[in-house]
Amino acid sequence: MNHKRIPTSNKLPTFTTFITTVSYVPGVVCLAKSLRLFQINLPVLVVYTNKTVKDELEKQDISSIIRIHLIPIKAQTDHESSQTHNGVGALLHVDSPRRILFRSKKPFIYLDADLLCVSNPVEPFVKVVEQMKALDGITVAACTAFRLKTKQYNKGNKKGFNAGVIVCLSCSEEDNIKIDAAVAKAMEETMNNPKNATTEERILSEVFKERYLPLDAEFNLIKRVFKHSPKLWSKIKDFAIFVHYMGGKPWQSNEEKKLCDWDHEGYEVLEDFWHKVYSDQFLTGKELTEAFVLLQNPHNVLTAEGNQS
Ligand SMILES: [Mn+2]
Repeated sequence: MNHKRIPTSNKLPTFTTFITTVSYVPGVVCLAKSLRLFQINLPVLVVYTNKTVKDELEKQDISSIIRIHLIPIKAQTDHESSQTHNGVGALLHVDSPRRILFRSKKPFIYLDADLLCVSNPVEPFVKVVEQMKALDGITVAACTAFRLKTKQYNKGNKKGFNAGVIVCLSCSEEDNIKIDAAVAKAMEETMNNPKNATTEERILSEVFKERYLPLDAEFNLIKRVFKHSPKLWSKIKDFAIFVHYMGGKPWQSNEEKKLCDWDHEGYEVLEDFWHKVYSDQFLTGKELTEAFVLLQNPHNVLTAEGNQS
């Protein structure tokens, strides 16, 4: 079956994701499939001119919905390509280098490859863009971080954002200089002591601190909420737009998940859902959304039986 390429919306910046390693191919494929159910096509930026990644993506039956752009290594800054040895600074290297998008100075909607679209994102994003345009000096929007300690998303924009979903209308030269300087400083500190390793997420959060529009949690519903804050999950799930499979990925084996995620258990329901999308079990976005809303949360048992507060 051929899926026609439908323009997302004239009012919206391009949906973009990144892939840097072959291990994320299933993530990109499933994100693209979920977006396709809502008639959205996304271009994928393959960075580091990784031909293996490109070949793997092209093998998938998604060529009609994904546009693959290779970003040549030359586009990376010198200090990055020269400091990949010994895994030092790995966090900044393996991270999705979203800063390339900021440097392009073009508007974008960035989506992590471990997201799944669970309802139509167009209207909500159109509203966000309108809101941003009405606010003076706000060009970036993202969800605040979810804190396990408080079991809440942080309030306000004084603290960092989760970089899984970012709307950016433009990035000034001044901000790009700030990002580059912060990345260079972080790289140097990591070279001096690997314990100082940081993430691009923290760097971007710092650069745009108090200058970003905090998005509602439904734009970036973190999987941890499902297990650690089931009540909050039930409040958000009906409006959820993206679920973020941070940590262990649904396409990884249990052994792989164990290695990269201290909290890899208790997400089977969400992971099974991801696999349903991946294996094309939904024919329409409506079907997908309805099934998602009806998912049973096993962590909800205690609250269902008593405590109605
Ligand atoms: Mn992620």
